[in-house]
Amino acid sequence: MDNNNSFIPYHHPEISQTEMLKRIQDFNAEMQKRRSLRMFSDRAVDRKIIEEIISVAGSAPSGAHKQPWSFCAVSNREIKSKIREAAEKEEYENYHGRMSDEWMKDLEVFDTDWNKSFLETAPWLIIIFKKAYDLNTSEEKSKNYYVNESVGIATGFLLTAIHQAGLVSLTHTPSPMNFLHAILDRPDNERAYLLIPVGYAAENAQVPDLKRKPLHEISKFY
Ligand code: IYR
Repeated sequence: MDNNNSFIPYHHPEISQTEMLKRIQDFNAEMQKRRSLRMFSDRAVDRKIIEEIISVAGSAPSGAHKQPWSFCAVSNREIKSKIREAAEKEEYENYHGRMSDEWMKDLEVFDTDWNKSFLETAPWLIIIFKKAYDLNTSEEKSKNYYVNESVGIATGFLLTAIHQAGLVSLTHTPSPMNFLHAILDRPDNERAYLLIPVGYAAENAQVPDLKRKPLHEISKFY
């Protein structure tokens, strides 16, 4: 390479394909157990655990390594209740005319409504913001690339880390979500992307009996 950028060696420990298969089968079995939960316990979760989870999300690849994301972790009761109130205001409209009949029908299996009590029950809300562009210290704009893709990948890492930590989550998208920008006082370049309650499942929590598409339906090998 004849540019002046610095490169460092990359070492990845090699494992046998027997070991590889065992590891990925174990990991798959674990991930198949992950579910979106709407019934949370109010049991506290240590901040240190949330920090580690966010650190995993921050290890995601991103367009031109711009890392165009912010993860806001909220445990403060007053802020959670403000978020619940604003989310329910939007969701009330969604469930009373803003969502199409087809959409409402598709949601029947989840038995959801405008009530979002989990926004106060869950010990943590992680709100992911995408950075449409970057702002440097003198408020000058610079471009970010593939922002939706990058933040989507980081969110996948986050959900995986939450499950790996033994906690549960919900990918929640109150719509529109701009109230989060105001409540959390975020800078101009950020847009709310997803709201993820995190915590323990409530005792006797239930989830809809959903089936995942089998491998042959989601893949094609050439
Ligand atoms: N945002 C609403 C509706 C909703 C939409 C989809 I797509 C879901 O997968 C689930 C719910 C709500 O949170 O209730």
